[in-house]
Amino acid sequence: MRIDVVTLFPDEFRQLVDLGVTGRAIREDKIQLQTWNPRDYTADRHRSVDDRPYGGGPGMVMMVEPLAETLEAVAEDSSIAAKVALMSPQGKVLDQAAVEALASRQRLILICGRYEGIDERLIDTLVDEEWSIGDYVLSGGELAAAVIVDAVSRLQADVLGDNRSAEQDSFSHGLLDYPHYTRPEDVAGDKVPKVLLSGDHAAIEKWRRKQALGRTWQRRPELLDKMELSKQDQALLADFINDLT
Ligand code: 9D3
Repeated sequence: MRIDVVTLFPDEFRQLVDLGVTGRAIREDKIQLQTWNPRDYTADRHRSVDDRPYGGGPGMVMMVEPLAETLEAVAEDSSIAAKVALMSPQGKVLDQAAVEALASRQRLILICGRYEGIDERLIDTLVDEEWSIGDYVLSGGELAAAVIVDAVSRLQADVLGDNRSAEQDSFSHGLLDYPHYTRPEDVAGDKVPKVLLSGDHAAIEKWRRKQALGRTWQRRPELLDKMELSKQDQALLADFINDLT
């Protein structure tokens, strides 16, 4: 997958290249990540990318021309067609289903806004979709784009050390994760649940499913509302709730 990111702050993407799962995906050429700086596509002496808002008000607005020129260079650099996505608080809120859909594409073009926003005429003419990562205020679109790069990278074939991790992910099956334990068995009297030491794999699976259902019920009940629980899941959840009393 090829990912082109339009940003005034390309350094904010260093971490993705240098570290972790994304770094490995890039080194193994499963992800090609390229940044494009609109400041390099300006015509004036000051290399301006922003200007004052018509109608007044605080802050600055990103100008159409440098962004349009940058997008033209991005388009010319590869023949792979791609939608142009703007990172924006006005966008559709990203979830795992959206990440999976984005990860299935051959190419992503992500625009990061800065300042108060982007001239609406650029959005009207050159942007195909807008994505938010949640209802809180960031200082720009860079971290949001980095979130998308990370989330889609780990879904590319063979990027995960353990291929099962992607499938087993909470959210991939709509539930929160079950609790995890490792050595030692006893931490100041706080013991690992017995079933996990039993070697009874069917019992372990059942316990984990029950914990996942119970924790989702406790912490994110709205996720359960969207699901159709099997008779067995309903029984496991009833069990979990019963254990609380
Ligand atoms: C405080 C400024 N806001 C006025 C009410 C508007 C505003 C402008 C620019 C708010 C945020 C931003 C910068 N944010 C993004 O570019 C952004 C973002 C976000 O802030 N939250 C969640 N997802 C995203 S995607 C891009």
